[in-house]
Amino acid sequence: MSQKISLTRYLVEQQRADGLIPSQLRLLLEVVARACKSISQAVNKGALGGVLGAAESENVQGEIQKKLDIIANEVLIEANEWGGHLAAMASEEMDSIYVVPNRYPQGEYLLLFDPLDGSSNIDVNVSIGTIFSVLKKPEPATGEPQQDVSEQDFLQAGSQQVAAGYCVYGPQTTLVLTVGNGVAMFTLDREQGSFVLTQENVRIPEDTKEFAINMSNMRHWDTPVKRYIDECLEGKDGPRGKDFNMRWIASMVADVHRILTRGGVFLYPWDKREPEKPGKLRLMYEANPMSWLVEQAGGAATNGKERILDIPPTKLHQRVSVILGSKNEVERATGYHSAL
Ligand code: P6P
Repeated sequence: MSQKISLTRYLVEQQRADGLIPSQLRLLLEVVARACKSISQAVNKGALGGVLGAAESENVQGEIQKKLDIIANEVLIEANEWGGHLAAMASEEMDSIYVVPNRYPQGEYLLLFDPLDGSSNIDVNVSIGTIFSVLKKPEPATGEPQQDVSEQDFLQAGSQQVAAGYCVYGPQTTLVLTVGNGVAMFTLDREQGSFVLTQENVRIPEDTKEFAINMSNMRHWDTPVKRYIDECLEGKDGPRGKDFNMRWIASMVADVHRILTRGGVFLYPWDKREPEKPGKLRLMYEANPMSWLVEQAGGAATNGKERILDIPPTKLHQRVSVILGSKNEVERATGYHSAL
């Protein structure tokens, strides 16, 4: 039986191999992994833990929060606030950033997260997950004094991430991570209570026969998306010359995990229900981390017009259209937009 490689050993070996992971970042990622383990235990309790159902509150998006949304957010905040590796945190569940109080050691990283993505699936026992992204706190201009962290410090393009990942709470609890040297997957060994490396150098096939989109929104889509999906639905008798399968779990973490595991294309495009919004998904703590993971695995990720990781953010909770997954499918779907 080959020796089990823990998350810590993997990160130390990455640190040694290419210096990609300064110790502070390694320790931060280990704290996030421990928080995900705690969230997994709360999720697994379900009704037995009294954690199902809605809380009596709304988040910054105006969405009714689930009890587990709040629990997951609190776990991540508490785990990280005294870790000493962070300067501040931003969460889908919080209006403004959380600056680590001065009484705690301040670090040089910024952590952004969607503490529990796919909340609509919590009460029906379908996979959900935590998505996280790590940025470096910007250095002050030469000669300038260190300023307090502000929301502006978080507004960095996805290409500036130093780590990104998610933890999917499904039949297995699996942590998926990149620090810029490919994608690795770690499965939680509940007997040992540790994440064990189960796959590295994850690769997404460049072609696929599987698309993921919420088909109930079809009448609201823009022409290019409708053309792309119609052609998939025409199957082998149409211009694609092959039949397609469809999946939609309504948990981005679960849909992206499937794509990282066997390929596919995921679309959450702009639609005319809320024309002033570019899309439903959030750029900073959903699209950016997922897009970096997908690119690191040989896939592609655009908003229909440009690479998601190049989008310069203007607001912490801004939304974006997302097309990501198998490279050739993303390029085709994106190409239809530019053909407009
Ligand atoms: P819809 C979950 O709420 C989420 O943010 C993503 O995880 C998921 O892909 C999408 O929204 C599902 O949206 O409109 O199909 O419920």
